[in-house]
Amino acid sequence: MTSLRFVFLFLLTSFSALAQKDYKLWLQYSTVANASISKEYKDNLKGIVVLGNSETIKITQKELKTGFLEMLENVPEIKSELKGENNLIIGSRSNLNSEIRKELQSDFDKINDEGFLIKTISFKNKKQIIIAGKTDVAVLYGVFNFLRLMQTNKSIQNLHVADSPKTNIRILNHWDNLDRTVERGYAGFSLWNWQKLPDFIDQRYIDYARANASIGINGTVLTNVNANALILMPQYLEKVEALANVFRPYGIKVYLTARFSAPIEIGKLRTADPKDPEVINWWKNKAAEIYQRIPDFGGFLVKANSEGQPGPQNYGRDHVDGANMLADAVAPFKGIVMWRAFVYSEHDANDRAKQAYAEFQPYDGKFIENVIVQVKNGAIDFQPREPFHPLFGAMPKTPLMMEFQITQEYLGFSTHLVFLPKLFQEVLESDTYQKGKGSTVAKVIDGTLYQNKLTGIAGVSNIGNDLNWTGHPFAQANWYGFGRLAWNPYLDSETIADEWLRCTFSNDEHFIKPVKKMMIDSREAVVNYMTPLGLHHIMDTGHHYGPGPWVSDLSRPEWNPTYYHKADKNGIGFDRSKSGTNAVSQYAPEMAKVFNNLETCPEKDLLWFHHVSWDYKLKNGKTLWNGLALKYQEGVNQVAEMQKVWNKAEKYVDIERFNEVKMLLEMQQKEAKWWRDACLLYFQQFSGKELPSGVEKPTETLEYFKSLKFPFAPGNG
Ligand code: BDP
Repeated sequence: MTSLRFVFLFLLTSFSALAQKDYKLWLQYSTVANASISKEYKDNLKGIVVLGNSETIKITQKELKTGFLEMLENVPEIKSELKGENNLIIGSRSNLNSEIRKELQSDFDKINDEGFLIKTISFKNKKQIIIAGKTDVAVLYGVFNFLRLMQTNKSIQNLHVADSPKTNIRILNHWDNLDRTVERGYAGFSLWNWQKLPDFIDQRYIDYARANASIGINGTVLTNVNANALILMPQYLEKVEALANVFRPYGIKVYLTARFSAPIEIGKLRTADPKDPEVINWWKNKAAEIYQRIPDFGGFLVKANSEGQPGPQNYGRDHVDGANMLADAVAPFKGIVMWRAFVYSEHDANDRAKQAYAEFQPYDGKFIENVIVQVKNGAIDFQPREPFHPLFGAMPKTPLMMEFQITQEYLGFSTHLVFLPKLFQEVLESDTYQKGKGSTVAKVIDGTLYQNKLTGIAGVSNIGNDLNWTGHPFAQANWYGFGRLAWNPYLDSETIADEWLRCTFSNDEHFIKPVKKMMIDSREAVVNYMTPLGLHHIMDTGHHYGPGPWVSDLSRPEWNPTYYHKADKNGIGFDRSKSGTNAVSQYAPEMAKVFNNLETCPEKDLLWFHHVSWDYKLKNGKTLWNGLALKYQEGVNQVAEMQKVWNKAEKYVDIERFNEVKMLLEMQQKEAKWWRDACLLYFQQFSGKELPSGVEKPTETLEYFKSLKFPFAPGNG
């Protein structure tokens, strides 16, 4: 009996230890295995001097204690004033002693209010390491960065880091509904337990804030862009306030989505016309009410006149009228409005890819200064690959913020391992040529191209209440990578993968090298087995899970995959060249020219811009049909390769996460084949050609693939 109890207890503790690994994200703080690095840290850090006593500074202290204890198995003495040498000094500028402050003046000049310094200094001939910033939150960022040095086993000899975020608003967009379902969410239900708030503060809220702060995220939109006006009622605002109080010491501001018709729905007004004085007044009062509760409330995110959402156009007004009216309401409190440019209309026969630009570009310069227009990375909708959105660079007088999708709506949900920073980087590096060569999307976003003051990057969250937060252990890397790129849009995705792997799993080079390559290659793999050569939006209807290139019976033409691939006996692809819809003309002349010409159009975007004959010769000499089929096969092969890499990683990873990823990769392999077979069988009806050698025969018929239905696919409302 005793031994049984022992076994049970053992299982219980080992289960929770393992389970925690998944939960701990990239903040694992494992013991530093490298003995000389460990010694270096211990020798150089005999004491910790913590200056200041705000909630934020208390968090830095707690974080350092945990970090030291878990990574070095030893917490240096915590002191409230500087004594002796080899101390780690933590504090914001105003709390530093005046001599140190003076000495660091030129460093402080290099950083902004959220930036931090990590520096080895010699003060009165004594060596110290200092982590400082102009604000306490900046110090917290510095501490997390310092702990990351430890996690990734970096030497701390002669540190001299001065790092500031390049964008102001680094924000997650939660598409979370008040009933806790998450639109396009594949990691369980919403974290926000509205029923138990405000009295019950789930530890997860704190852990969420901590994880975000560790990567520099400073804002969160709690609610779905398809908004519910109830969130603006006192009964809910009280709950929002409770969350804001939890997030504040971590430097995270809370934002809400504003349903444009709220004045009618909860305000009992007859209209929501943005020019109506009563409506204007209603929003002003609502803003004042919110700010009374939450003085640092960030502002509103708005989806208006898009996919059936109400908006100013319902009253014969335009996006500028709507955005400016709301922005006026929050302006006295320093709030902002993020107005989305994701618009397209079933009444517009125009190519959907052209509609957002056509509608928004003429508004350039018309929004007031606390409005920022939020633009998706591509002109359609978060596809595995899209050319950059033509609005980037095309509105010099309007701040534009990036909207990336971290949740994998069109990329295999939380089943497929796809490292998204690679995709994000591709977009950020794209040259818009709008102000000559070198006018990259990153420069539009960080405001350096047109000197915008308000800048930002939003990511549609992939977080839910699954134990591991994101459904797939590797989807944690997409949250992490999003945060890192929001901080610095010029970071390389390989650097991000490297950091994340070391912080999440292991510093062992035998593990890092192959697994990092697997992550980097995973993005092209998904493009290959889903939508190679510029194909897009051929996912099955509604839920977007799995292939559905045959779907053609939906009421709105641009909801049908056939609208996007336009396969026929002559060829495949959407002609957006000058002889087609002329979407190319929305780009700067240099890019328009490149995209317009079949010869110069990058092959990765070929079928996005051109309808190409099945016999067209690709750069590798293969016909389009053969090339397309081989790309699908390549995607499948790449997943097989990922499986091989992962199987060899077993000895470096805890068994629980190892098995999770292994099972998920098996599913991904099956689904990659499903994509290949379903798409090739379908397109073959038009090409009338045999599969080239090297492409495996499909295992099922087209009818079988068409018959698959997923009535309860997650994330679909
Ligand atoms: C699409 C999603 C839909 C969102 C919409 C949006 O399918 O659920 O509401 O975008 O961004 O990607 O507004």
